[in-house]
Amino acid sequence: MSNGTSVRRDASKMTEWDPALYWYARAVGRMQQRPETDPTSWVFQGCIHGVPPTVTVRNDAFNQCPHGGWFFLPWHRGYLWYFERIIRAAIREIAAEEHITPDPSTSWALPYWNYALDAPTRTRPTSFTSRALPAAFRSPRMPARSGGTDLTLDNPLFLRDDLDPPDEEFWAAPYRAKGKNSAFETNIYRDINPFTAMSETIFAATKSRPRVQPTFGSEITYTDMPHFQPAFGDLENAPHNQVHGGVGGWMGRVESSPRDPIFWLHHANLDRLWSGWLDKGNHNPDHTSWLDHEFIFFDEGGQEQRPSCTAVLNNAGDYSYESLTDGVGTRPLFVPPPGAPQAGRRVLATVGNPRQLLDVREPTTVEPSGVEGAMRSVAASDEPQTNLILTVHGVHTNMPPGTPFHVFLNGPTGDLDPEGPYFVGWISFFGMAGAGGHDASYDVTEQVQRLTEQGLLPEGPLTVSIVPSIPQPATVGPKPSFESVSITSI
Ligand SMILES: [Cu+2]
Repeated sequence: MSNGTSVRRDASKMTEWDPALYWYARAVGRMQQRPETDPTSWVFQGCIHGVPPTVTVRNDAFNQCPHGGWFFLPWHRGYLWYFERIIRAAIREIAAEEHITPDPSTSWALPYWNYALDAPTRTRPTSFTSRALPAAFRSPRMPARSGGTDLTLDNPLFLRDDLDPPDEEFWAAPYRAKGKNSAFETNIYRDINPFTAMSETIFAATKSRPRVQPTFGSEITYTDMPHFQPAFGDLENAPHNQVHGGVGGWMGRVESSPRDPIFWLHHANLDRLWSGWLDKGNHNPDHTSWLDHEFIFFDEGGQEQRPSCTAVLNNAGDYSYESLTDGVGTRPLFVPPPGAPQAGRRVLATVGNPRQLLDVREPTTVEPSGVEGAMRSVAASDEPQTNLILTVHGVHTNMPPGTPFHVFLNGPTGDLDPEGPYFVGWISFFGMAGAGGHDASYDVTEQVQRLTEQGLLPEGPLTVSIVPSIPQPATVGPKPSFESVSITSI
């Protein structure tokens, strides 16, 4: 059944128990009561994305979510669309049982979490209202009736927030990182600012390693749907990965993220940003290997469906968004540099020790030596013949740290402000827990030129710093590490 008039609204603008959030909570509770073998159950739907080790049900449709490839956006669009139908049907079921008229399901649509709605300004640098989880996700109790003020029901949107547990207890129960249930930001603005992604003009580029070609929606993977590879498009880099990491706990892992009810509002926002990007005149791929690819989902009747990517694109005609222009980001003080072609690489410097421990609370700084000459020659030319690529090698973690990590290319000033001129980019740990180390690469050519022009990179040792976005309490949990940092000219 299409619902041509449904409007997905902005949860950041809603009152705590707006009917859209109230009925979402009730329907999530209903899904959670269903057996794991039921395709419309909370656990089964989550497993379509990824399967936690504690779940014993198996299905061919499980573990599908593609990250780091050009199916990231359409797959999640289809995933959300069927989920929205399952929620709507559950609302209809509850309303019928409780004799509620008119049927609230007919006007219900999945809300989106517009974390970038409140952009900081020079006079209001720390506004973070929209960056806190919407209040309905932070309250342990909820009203029994829509519009009610009693708090008599357990709230299915609530997860405890806690320190990361020891490894072996990670799967014991869903949680968010410590402090996320306070009315405080889950991320700093820089981490969730969609400006860079929204400024891109191509959806997907052909494979390149290191991936320095900037795109909106990651690289062309032909008919492959990689479950996970760290070749992120800009939207996946920020805000997608950063919000997963910023909420932390089960949201920080591919196997468990859909089990936090905020997951679906996060992805609704990414889907909205995609619609907004197209609305600006950008285009989706037109390759048949993209358009004809089939995904597997389940509808509200528990029936398996295999829509093509084209069919999923058309699903967007069934709903609209309250706004395609709110919270699309603001130009950072310094826009991260664009990509560069890859050819004849020359390693200028490598520093670091295998499995160097990166302290979650403190910045870690290394000093690559022997690169100053190359930097001066890049900086001295308008059209540099070489590009400088900074790579953090062998990034690894046992469990997701509840915060993104920033990389800085710094002079002697020690300035680690992510809004400042030395910010290079992010290290993402989403999907990385327990996996082999991956490399994070950044083209710093333009940045070196700009810093030099502005006199911000005086002579002296160069440092590369890796810094947690939000300081974390010491815990026994996450042990993020990297092996080395290199600077290469290509
Ligand atoms: Cu996600």
